[in-house]
Amino acid sequence: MLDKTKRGWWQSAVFYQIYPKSFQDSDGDGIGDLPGILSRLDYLEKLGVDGIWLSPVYASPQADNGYDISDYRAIWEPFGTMEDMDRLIAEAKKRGISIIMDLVLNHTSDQHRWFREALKGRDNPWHDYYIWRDGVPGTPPNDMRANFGGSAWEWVEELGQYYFHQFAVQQPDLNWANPRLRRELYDMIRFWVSRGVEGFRLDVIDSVGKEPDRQITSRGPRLHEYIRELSREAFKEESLVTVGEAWSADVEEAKQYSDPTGRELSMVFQFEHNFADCPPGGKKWDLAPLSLPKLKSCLARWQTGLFRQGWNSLFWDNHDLPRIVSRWGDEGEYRVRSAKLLAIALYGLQGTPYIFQGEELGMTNIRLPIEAYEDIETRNLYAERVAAGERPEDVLAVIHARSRDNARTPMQWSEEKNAGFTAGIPWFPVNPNYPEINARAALADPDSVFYTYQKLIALRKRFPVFRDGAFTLLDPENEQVFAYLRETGAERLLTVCNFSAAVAAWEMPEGFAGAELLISNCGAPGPGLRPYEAYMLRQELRP
Ligand code: TEU
Repeated sequence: MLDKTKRGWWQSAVFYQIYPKSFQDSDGDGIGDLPGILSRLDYLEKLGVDGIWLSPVYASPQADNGYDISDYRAIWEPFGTMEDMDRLIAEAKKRGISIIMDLVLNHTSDQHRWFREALKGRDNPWHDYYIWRDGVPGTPPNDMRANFGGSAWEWVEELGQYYFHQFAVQQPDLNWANPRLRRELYDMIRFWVSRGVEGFRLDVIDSVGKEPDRQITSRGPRLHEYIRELSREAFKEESLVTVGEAWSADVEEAKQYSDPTGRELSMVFQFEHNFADCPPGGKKWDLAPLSLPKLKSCLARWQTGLFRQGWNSLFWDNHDLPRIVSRWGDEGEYRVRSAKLLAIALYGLQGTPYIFQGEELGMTNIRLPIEAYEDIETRNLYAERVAAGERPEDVLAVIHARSRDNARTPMQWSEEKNAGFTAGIPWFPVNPNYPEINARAALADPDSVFYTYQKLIALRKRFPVFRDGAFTLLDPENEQVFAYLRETGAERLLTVCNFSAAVAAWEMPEGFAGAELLISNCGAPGPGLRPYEAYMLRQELRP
């Protein structure tokens, strides 16, 4: 077990993200819940993770699956009770697993008491908790668009004002310029710390300094001032781990966020590598084949940029992204091998890894008819694009590749009905491949993806080179192979991965003959590389 009393413990840790709605149902209502998570702690302990990032479990009308919070100090009823939450925190802690809660501080639900009060009048004490502009119907203050489609401004007839929402209409943005609001948020965070929560993931934290009049959403002028205040006032314990979600962060900014002095956050989630399969300048919905050189140069820039000046997070998957094995691996013949390759490729890097539920099983994307999608972003995108004249089948193809719902199908526990997720009717379809891909089968097979993750987690704890080693990218232009070195004065680590379904030529860098094979997905390394072959070699250096 890691000693979690000191700042920096999270540099040796691996976290596991749970999307509670889809993890494990315990009462047959078809919705995952806290007692369900409790019943799977042994599984997570076996995997070897040090913490759980729990996507929101607060009271919510679920317009955006809990990222629309109506009460920060209550649990959504179908998930369970506050007693269930306390029990989960305590039982996880016994197994060396910290609970990291998701904090949505940029917006609330329109059903939150603050917003309902705010609607009562301009003089209401809560009115200024949100962002309002006077106007007339039909002419919003400017043409800003919401992330989930439509205008970012919503008209409220009774007030003669518009409110600002960066996401859905049901997610009004909070006004961080109001100090009373900020104080209230810090108090709420202290409430959770006092219950034993050991860290937080901060939803779209790069947006809290927004200035809608100047059309600035992320990276506003007061952003870092706010984050420092938040850190000072709410994250008092040095041992708390904090990870900010920041789609807008580049390397320079990430240094500020994750400055080793700890005045802001432990680390950020940045998404630059996530665009390695988009056309230049493209967005999430613009499809292109993966460019391995682009992916490698991006990862390398972050590895060297933050070395000793900040801290990286490492992830391929989360609840907003498609499944990585479907995306950059192979869903067919090489599913298992390529899922292991993806793990090996990422876990040799410097930073803190996050596993998204089911990634350790090599779970894949799902392809559904449009009516079956639940995600508000996916549904709105479809409606907007089809209305704009795109062919429905083209929009659906993009959704199949990139929809967030790919990640949100129920966890596949066994070959039993509904993959063992629920005894009732699942809130969202189970991927039909569950008889083959499930945790029970993975646990019974010593060659499964699960045990590759388990081994990588253990290796990261055993050898300091994983945490401390300096990074060097090898052969940057190679379109098939991702290979890199990590070095400290005492150890060298070589990671080699063939990201293609074809054989690849590869010459071992000098000095690695006789090195220790730490892990591989196809046995001992030969002269070239087999399809999706990946391995790590380690060498001790003589003083
Ligand atoms: O996501 C932030 C965000 O910017 C997403 O909208 C992202 O652009 C999109 O999912 C990509 O498809 C966070 C949460 O992770 C997400 O689940 C929430 O919907 C969103 O904030 C609003 O709270």
